Amino acid sequence: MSHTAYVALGANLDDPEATVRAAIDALATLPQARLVARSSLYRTAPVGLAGQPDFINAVVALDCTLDPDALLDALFAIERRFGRIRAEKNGPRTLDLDLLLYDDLVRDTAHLHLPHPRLHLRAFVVAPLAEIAPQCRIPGRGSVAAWLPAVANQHIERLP
Ligand code: PH2
Ligand code: MG
Ligand code: MG
Repeated sequence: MSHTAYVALGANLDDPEATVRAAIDALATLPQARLVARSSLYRTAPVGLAGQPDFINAVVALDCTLDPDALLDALFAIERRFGRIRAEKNGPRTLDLDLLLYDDLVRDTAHLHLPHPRLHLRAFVVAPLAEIAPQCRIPGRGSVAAWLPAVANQHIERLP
């Protein structure tokens, strides 16, 4: 049985653009997952903690047969491969992979909250997600595209 998962990528240390591109390649070669869509890369102002470099963000869609916990483990493994150290909340990171949506699953466990609780409030997620899946529904919150106006004041720039 195949499931659709949306994963957000973010990086703002070292060479974040190269990191995000390489991480998308890593996601594309995950066993039991197929990359079915990828957004552009976006340069985005940091949210939550000022005084750190701008981020590079993107979103991908995966068709996968992994269950949500196995997929999350696979994302953590890729983060570790890129040298991710879990330090300060909202602070700078070499690579952050967040599971945004898994089908229309609603789940709140210690390590996994679906849908991602803040995804609809962040332009760096809403814009790339709307680029690849505007009609996609966020359980309890309507379509992704409907949230674009709410985040229009946040500074992001789509890279060519
Ligand atoms: N990630 C955060 C906190 N703030 N800001 C931007 N622009 N992009 C991010 O990916 C990001 C952030 C925590 O994961
Ligand atoms: Mg994050
Ligand atoms: Mg994360």
